[in-house]
Amino acid sequence: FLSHPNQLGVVAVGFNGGQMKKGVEAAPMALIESGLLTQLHEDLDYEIHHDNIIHYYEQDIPEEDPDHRNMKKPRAVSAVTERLSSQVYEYAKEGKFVLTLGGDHSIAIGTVSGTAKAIRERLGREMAVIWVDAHADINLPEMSPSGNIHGMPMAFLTRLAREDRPDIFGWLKDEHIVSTRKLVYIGLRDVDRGEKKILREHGIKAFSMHDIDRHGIGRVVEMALAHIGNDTPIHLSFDVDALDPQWAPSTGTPVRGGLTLREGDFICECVHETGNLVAMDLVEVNPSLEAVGAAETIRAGCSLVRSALGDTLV
Ligand code: 4U7
Ligand code: MN
Ligand code: MN
Ligand code: MN
Repeated sequence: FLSHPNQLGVVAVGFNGGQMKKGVEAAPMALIESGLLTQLHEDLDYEIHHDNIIHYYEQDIPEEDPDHRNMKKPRAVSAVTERLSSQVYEYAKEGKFVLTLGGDHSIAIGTVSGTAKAIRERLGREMAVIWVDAHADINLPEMSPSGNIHGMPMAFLTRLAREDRPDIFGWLKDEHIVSTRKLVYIGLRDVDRGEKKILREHGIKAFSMHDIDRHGIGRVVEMALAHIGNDTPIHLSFDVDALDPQWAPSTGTPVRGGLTLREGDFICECVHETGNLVAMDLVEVNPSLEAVGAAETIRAGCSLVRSALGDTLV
């Protein structure tokens, strides 16, 4: 689905406003400084398109941003993701692979909407999303236990949550939206009550850690890809907290009982092998939390990205 499969558009998003902990905005810098883009260029032969800027979107973030429908910092997250959506769209419409380095997971409102729109325009097709995460991130604003928008992106992206105010996600149009039938989760183990109800009522495909324990990661990835179908462009949104804290301790909402790094890499490798991957997000790396484990978390993040971009073991 990519007209330029070896061309990589990179967006570095230093944004933390979808949750309350500082530090996640430093992840893109840390990932890039550890050599990620150089490796993608030198070892995997990608031509990198990057403005060499870590975007903090200061000029887009309003000073006054009171809660709205239980959402914290709604205008900031909306303005940043609106801008990010067009950055991603610009790369994707040229047929480049788009890699976005977050930032907290609220930024997926920008990335997924941008790719979905480009894929519709270029190919006249609906894209699928593989969401690898400990969490489902599909809370409706009113039902969210925290009010943090990084727990809501899939609700807005599927239109289960909707707002018409242009400054609070009203900019999301039909072309940005992803069907609940084209969404697959892998790695879930901390899903809120209301989210479980949504997954059930909308028949959303979800593979929890329980499913992985039962069937093994190989079978689970096979079932996830079978659900999507083998002729569908895929956006992979990878929250590093899908990994067990043993491999990724430096993240805002760690949950025990997660994927091994090897299982995470395996998911990425299999998605790469489909030949259908058009974009990837790597989010929720927070180098300032569990500072002792920051280097390890960054290494894990780099490994996931390399695997999704075609690094093979032999
Ligand atoms: B992440 C939570 F209540 N569900 O909504 C919420 F448990 O992007 C956590 O996956 C969300 O890290 C985690 O606040 C968002 C909570
Ligand atoms: Mn998560
Ligand atoms: Mn997440
Ligand atoms: Mn998290």
